[in-house]
Amino acid sequence: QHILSDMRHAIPRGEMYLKYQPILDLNAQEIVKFEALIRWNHPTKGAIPPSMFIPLAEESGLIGVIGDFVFSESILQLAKWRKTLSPNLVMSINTSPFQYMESGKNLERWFHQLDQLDLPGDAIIFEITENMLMHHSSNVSDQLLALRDKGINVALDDFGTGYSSLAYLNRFDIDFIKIDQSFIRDMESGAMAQDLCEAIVSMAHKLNLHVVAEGIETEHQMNLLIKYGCDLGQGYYFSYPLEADAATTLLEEGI
Ligand code: G
Ligand code: G
Ligand code: MN
Ligand code: NA
Repeated sequence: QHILSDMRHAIPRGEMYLKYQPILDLNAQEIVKFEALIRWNHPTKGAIPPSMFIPLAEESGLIGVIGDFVFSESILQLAKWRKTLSPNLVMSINTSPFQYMESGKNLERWFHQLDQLDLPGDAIIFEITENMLMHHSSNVSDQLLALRDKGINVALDDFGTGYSSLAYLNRFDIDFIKIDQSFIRDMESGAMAQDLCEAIVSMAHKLNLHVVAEGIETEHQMNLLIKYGCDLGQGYYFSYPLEADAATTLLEEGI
């Protein structure tokens, strides 16, 4: 309850900010995207993880304000990077189902903000979760179409952990799947997990989906994923999520 009332002031007081984690083209070994990840530096409690406050924000309706903050901040940063360092860079933005509820109002505002910064739709990706498709499919599917019209790509986050039905992959227009980090972690020790990841990559490619592997922590994992033909990867092996300045340096100097 305390956290909730504190959260109402967190953005105006400048306590929330974004970190950016690079996503690499695994073959070229180049940064092609960043994922924006929100952080909250509470004045007395210190860092509060999003896994704790995002659910509260969703229940309380504050996710609208927080999601708008994440959107504006991340595309502003993206516009700067595209102008100065990397013209084709893409920003991957986590979204909550609640942000798609108000029959397209949010989308109109976001599209307008993209236009104002001269950013094309394909400069950003919206990450959604399987649960979101499952519980809110009728709301979401119209809006996914509108995103597609604007050129915005959609990635299914945490792939394999939700109540996923493979049917969703066909029913909704999705461009990327992000293999959940738990599968990548298990690859380190088990042949089963390796086979599973290989199978996910080839299935995805058959369905014309690109694949991002999350949570790559070792060279071994990276090499296996490259062997499987996995397109993109992110994880501590390449970089932790970074503050904007450090991410800028990484972009300048290369990974
Ligand atoms: O950054 P970290 O690993 O602590 O993120 C934990 C969880 O919080 C992840 O599931 C991530 O998708 C989610 N998350 C991080 N930033 C955002 C955000 O801006 N919006 C939403 N909805 N979720 C986020
Ligand atoms: O659910 P989502 O995929 O959006 O969550 C992303 C979260 O995963 C971020 O909070 C980020 O801090 C975390 N993360 C990113 N790379 C790694 C990694 O290599 N290992 C672990 N354990 N966590 C990671
Ligand atoms: Mn994500
Ligand atoms: Na994930």
